[in-house]
Amino acid sequence: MKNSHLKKTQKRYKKLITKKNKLSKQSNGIYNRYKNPILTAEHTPIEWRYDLNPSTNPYQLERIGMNATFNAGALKWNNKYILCVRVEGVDRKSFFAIAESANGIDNFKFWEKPCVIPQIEGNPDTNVYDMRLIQHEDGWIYGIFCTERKDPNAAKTDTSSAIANAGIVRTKNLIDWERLPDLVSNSGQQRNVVLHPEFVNGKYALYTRPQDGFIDIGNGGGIGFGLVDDMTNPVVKNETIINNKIYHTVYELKNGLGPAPIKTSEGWLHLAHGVRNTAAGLRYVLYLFMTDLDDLTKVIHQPAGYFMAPNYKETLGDVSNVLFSNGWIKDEDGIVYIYYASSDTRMHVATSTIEKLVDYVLMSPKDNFNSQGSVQTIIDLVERNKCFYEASKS
Ligand code: M1P
Repeated sequence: MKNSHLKKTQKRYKKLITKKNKLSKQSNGIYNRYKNPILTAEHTPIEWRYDLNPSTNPYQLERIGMNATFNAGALKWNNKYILCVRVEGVDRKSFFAIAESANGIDNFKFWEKPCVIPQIEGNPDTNVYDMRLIQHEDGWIYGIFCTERKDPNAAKTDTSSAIANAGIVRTKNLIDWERLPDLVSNSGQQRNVVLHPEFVNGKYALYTRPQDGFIDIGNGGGIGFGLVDDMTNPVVKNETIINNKIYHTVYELKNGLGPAPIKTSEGWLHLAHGVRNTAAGLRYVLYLFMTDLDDLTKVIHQPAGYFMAPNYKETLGDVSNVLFSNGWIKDEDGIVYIYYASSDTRMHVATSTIEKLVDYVLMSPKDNFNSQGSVQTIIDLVERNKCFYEASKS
């Protein structure tokens, strides 16, 4: 047994989950990446994958393969950095599992078992993914996720059309989840639904991302906003688009919110993903914007372009050229941990501070929506820089 496959796997696993992470030296000053992914399929516990009983697994074969760990919701809870990870098995089914770390940048360890999400009677989820964890001021931790089911109206020969909607759970301990009814909205499909952490005029506020079909965006595809009286009867009222798709931007094709926004003295800071189409397929990047403290539907600052895009290593994976984030944590000391996934395959962390992110959003130039405008923005900066450049030469 000494050098058995299982022994070697266990040794490799221990080394992997206790590996220190290091800051990457390359930075634009706005945020820093870390060198290693924080969670991969290999980080999932060995007990989830191997039957450890020698009589039923004499060859020590992996019985349940894991494919990917990505798109995690995040929360600082009991002084721990908690991720609610989308784990995908080789059977293509996604499920949620909690992983925790003491410092937020390495040594993430999965809890003993994956989350058990109660089902809606008569309408079970086929697949669940991308949970946003929101500590709401009502005292509950909400988990809002995408629930996917086969489209009952699809033609018999169509075995892939689905309906996506927002599933809702709440918990006090991240172990016992209470399932609430799925979101009711006017749109055919919903993904990327996020709960605002505070009440708005005594109501729950939701960010939505309506679209006409599972793949077909139709008239939707932008970030919506609506109010709900009661989360146990989640009917969205007066859903309006607050941040639309715009031609020739990084959010030209789809525009969806990431995690719940962070409150700052200047406004609500939002992290979102924008999608555009290319000859190589869809490209997902992350961008930031800010909304008014008193009017959540009013975008008051939005820098041009993306905040983070996949670097070379991150472009590769199951669904290449994708950065996606549905979790970030603002610490008491102002450090912001941005948890993002690359190419639907693995989880990473990047760090910044609230001061830097607010400065980035307030002071970076806006999009002028054409090349001439971009050139003018550069020329304006060069002109303003002239006296500093001359001074540095003398
Ligand atoms: O494959 C990229 C992403 O595609 C979907 O996101 P969206 O609805 O914004 O297009 C989701 O399946 C997401 O999980 C995935 O990362």
